Amino acid sequence: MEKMPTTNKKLIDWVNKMARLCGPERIVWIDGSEEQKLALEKESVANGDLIRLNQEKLPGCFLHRTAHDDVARTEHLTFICTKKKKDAGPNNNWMRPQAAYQKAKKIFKSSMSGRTMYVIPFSMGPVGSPFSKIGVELTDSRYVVLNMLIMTRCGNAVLGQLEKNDNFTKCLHSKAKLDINNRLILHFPEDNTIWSVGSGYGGNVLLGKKCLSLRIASFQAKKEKWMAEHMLIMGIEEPNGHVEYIAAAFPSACGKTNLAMLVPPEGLKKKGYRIWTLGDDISWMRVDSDGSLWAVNPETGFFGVAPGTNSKTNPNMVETIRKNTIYTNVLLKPDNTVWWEGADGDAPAQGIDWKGNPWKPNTTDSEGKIIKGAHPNARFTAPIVNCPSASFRLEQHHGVPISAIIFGGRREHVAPLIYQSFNWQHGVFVGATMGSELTAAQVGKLGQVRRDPMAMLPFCGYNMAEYFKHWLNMGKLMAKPPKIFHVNWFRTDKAGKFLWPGFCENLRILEWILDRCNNKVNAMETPIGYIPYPFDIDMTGLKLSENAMDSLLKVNKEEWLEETKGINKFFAMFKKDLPKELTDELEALMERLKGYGQ
Ligand code: OXD
Ligand code: MN
Repeated sequence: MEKMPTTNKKLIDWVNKMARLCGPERIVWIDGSEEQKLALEKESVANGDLIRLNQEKLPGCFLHRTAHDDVARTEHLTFICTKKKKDAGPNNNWMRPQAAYQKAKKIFKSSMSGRTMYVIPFSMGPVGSPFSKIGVELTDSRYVVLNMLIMTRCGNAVLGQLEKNDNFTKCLHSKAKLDINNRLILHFPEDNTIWSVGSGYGGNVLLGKKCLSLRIASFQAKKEKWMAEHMLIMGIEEPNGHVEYIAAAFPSACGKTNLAMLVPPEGLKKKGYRIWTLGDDISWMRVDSDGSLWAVNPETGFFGVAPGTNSKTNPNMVETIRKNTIYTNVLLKPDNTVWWEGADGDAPAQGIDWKGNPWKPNTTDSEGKIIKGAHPNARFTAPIVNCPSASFRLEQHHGVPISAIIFGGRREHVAPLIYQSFNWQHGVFVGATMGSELTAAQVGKLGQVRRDPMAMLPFCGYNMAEYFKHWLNMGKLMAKPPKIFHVNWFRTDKAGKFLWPGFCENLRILEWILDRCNNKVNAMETPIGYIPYPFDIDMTGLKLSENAMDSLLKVNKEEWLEETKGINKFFAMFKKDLPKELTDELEALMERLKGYGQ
């Protein structure tokens, strides 16, 4: 065995023990240096893990292809392993820790034979910040190492922290045989441990991301009285130069990444607005000594969905991914650049598709279905600092103060464009009941609502009824809690056409939100919360069809009464663990609706 670059006994013992289990040929410690990264890229290209892209057009960029059945997070193979089943809650798959370790050990046994085991010390959050948590990931995948180097702060600076502190999340990953029948993503929150085996897909294997920063961190956050949330963080610089920060949670496919880095529309640009991006996926928030909630993004990169990304939907991301980016499962063009459905420009006349096969537009498979060039969940991994709107406060140890929390979903009807909760407790109810209608891309009945509280259903590492209690308690710890809002960019007219243009125009709604936070405008009280007076939304340079704003802001009594039935059904899954405050809020909503004229 090589000499260990640390004196931390707990770390050394654990690395040795895991090496005995997995049987790698050698162990390499990731130091965070440019030389080591370049060497790993070179090796990955040599063994076919990565394809080096056109270095003139896409400097520092690579393409990776996953196994065909390893293209997304596998929720049915993801488990929370707590001693008591109840602690995982009805929202998680559960396994007894001993049984889970035994089952996974059989797959890990000698899985790294003939391979290198990389040791990646990483910090989620700025190194040394009181907000941050340290993890160490052991992996036999160079692709994982190169992605972790983009997504987290890793290397010797983190090892330095571990000279003073024994507290780190033990993360073990092996590709093993990339076999879906021998794939497990296991979380042991009581042991501060994550074991992932049999997959090479980002969400399953970049263990700092969903596994540590949401599932394990949410469990720790409850104990330590802070919040680990599935939220973007952005700053909005007002015309007077003052920057206000917001955090927002949306289920997938609702435009979270696009919102995090929007470019102000022409009409508002004149006013001098500017957006500062801190993160597009995860927010860790703590109450600071001023009684406000402060947030950091624990990550340093974006792991975003490529299809649909273009200069109209997200011009800043198009800039971000021009260099030092790893593309996964996109189409390779003959000039060694990349393409995906919904990219700028026309489809190329030919290319190599995400499976590595020759591809031409509009070719069909044996069932007559169009073969896509890129997988619908094709991704890019890119450093936040590449983003033209990257915030200058990314490294600040205390983060940024949050003025507003925004929840959102995809609803054709029911939810208006924007409403504000009455107070923190009501805001928790709004977040706990948010949901999206299923689209054609998902399995299930079209239009059926899938509840996804705070967009955390797949990521909350413990019983969600306890998570709701935690949210309620956090409100009590803050002298100045953020105001809570709900948005819906997806409301449609009778013909099924979107009433609101979305994308950069969403800034108009953020402007109203900040005006509410700063007590600059009044609002109309409705049974569901406060909604804007239409004249308080700045529509300079944007013309909607007639009556569209009225339809966008309408609160329909019948639809909402129906909604309360769905909420009731959803709440039932938590049985008597559901905090009484939430049933009280539901009853109060029903009462207010009953007395509401149309
Ligand atoms: C993600 C997700 O990849 O939420 O960020 O699934
Ligand atoms: Mn996410």
